[in-house]
Amino acid sequence: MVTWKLCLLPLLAFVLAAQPVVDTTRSPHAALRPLPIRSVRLADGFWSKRMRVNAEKSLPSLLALLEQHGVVDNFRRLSGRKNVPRRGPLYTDSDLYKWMEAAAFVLQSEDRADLRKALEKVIDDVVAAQEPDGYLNTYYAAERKQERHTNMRHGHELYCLGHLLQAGIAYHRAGGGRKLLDAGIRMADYVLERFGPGKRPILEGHPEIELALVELYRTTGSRKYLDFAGYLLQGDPRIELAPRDLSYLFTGKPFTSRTHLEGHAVRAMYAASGATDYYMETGDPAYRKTLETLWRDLTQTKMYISGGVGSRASGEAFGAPYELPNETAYAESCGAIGNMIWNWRMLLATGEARFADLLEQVLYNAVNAGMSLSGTTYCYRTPLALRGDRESTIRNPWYETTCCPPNLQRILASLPGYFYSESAEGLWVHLYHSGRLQWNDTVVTQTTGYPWDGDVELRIEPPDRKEFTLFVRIPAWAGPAKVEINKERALEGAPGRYLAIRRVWKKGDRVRLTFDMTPRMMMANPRVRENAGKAAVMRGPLLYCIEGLDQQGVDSIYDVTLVGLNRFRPERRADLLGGVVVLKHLGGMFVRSTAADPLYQPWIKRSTRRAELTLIPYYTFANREPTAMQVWIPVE
Ligand code: FUB
Ligand code: ZN
Repeated sequence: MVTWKLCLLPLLAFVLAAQPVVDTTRSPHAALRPLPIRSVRLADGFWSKRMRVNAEKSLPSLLALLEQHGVVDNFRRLSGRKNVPRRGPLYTDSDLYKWMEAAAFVLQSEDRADLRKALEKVIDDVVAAQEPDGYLNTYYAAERKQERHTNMRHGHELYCLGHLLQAGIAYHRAGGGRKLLDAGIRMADYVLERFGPGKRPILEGHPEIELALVELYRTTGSRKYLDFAGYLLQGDPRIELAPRDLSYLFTGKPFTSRTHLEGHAVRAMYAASGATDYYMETGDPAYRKTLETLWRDLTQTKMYISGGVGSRASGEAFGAPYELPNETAYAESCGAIGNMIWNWRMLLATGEARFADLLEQVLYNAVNAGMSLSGTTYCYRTPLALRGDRESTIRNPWYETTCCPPNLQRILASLPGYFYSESAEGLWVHLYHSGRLQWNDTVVTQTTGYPWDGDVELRIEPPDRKEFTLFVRIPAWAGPAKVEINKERALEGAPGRYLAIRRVWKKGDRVRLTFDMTPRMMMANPRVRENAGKAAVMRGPLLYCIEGLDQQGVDSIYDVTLVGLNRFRPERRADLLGGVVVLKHLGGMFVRSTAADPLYQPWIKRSTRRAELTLIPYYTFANREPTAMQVWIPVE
């Protein structure tokens, strides 16, 4: 009997491992079901390089820093394994949990014995700190036990729990067992037993836990977690908050009464993500309507072209509509991540390409910029212009609030899970990268140099003939795309849509997509005052910028201009910034009227001379010595 059970264990572990980032398999109001992370193997290319650095450099170096800053010791002191004071801000537990989730995602793709061992050790330290009643939070323990649930606005107790649950679910799905997941469930049950309708009121303060609770519902089937997510999203009327708090925290008032994005950007993005999860389970039309309203507010008035969100440093908050300053942009990496994971959920809920387009935009640009090419330093802020003075370091290995580094790590580690999904009709291709997908009994092989070039080939290999629809995303930026099936049938894919190709597929069928990669000059709405008279340049999904270092004979990048429309020459540079395509442009440079150009002078028409400019992908900015950078460049 025992032997029989033992034989099944590896199989069980594999089945558990066959799980996606967000499991909408049984969600009644989701249009799409994501595919397991493990089913996608990215071949050599743009993202696999970043993912390797993430697994081999970023995760180990950040764990060392979490150790060095006492974040793991905060748990060990509670179990008596270390006699040290608690260190760090009240939310440091969540930073470790995010690291753990990232490690678990890596393990969903591949087994790395060293990483598994490190994760198991941390899990052991975390779980040993849990109190018998289930309470687990290192800040509100020991000498601060009396402060539990007293700081609902800023206490982050439920925020930390959300990240604990997500880490536990991810490791469970990696075949790592239930130890961490059960610890999360014990703490969740501790909360649910004491708080909620008919019990004591509670406020989450920092949205995050809703996402985790809905995923916990999907994992356990226990409806109480979904209901509690709904309770938190709608706010408890017994808790009175000042209007300022209601706006800033983006929680506490009914989510479905929201009309615009405001306050702390990360909180707002996480709340919207959790609300989308909630919608996929309940189908509540009020949620759908609010989500659409907020999405329009974001994309029409409050988002940077990089996909970054939250323009104000003060309160890490959204600004007024069109308030999108470049140099002082806050655009926290976590905000970009929030934007990405929200759009992923909107895509799953609806199957609409506009959400995949935005997911791609924020992933390749704002999110991607967040981690250095070396994988060991991170941006907290991702501005769209930098003065580049020697003292300013926009990328650092560690922050006192180190929320962004492990957040970036968990996105990179889970990336294969975002490429495809399925529906009753067939297979959906959202993102492009060489690699192999095992979709049930069918293998799909993608071959492409994307995002550097726009040709993609999909080879479809069912074991036998199989009828299904292949939905391929035609990015909005690409314009009408050429789609060829087996070099016989040519179709035109409409931009910003999925092209649905229904047929009986047979082994070796090939679909070729050709996206127009001509660089595009983009303009902002004139109400974005900082960008008046300026253009940003994009090629494919990538946003470009200029850095001082690359411009020959240019004193200041603020003196340069773009000349003529769309005249950019792509040039492959294997030697630069890990291998990129730069854009060459014969632009202009203001000629100074006198040696010392005055600050103000009577109006003149400035003369310019020609200057060859080199633009680099935005995500690579500040990866060399300090230098000035800007995305939006004046147009002559
Ligand atoms: O509050 C904890 C983290 O710090 C948030 O998620 C970030 O936005 C930053 O405020
Ligand atoms: Zn952050």
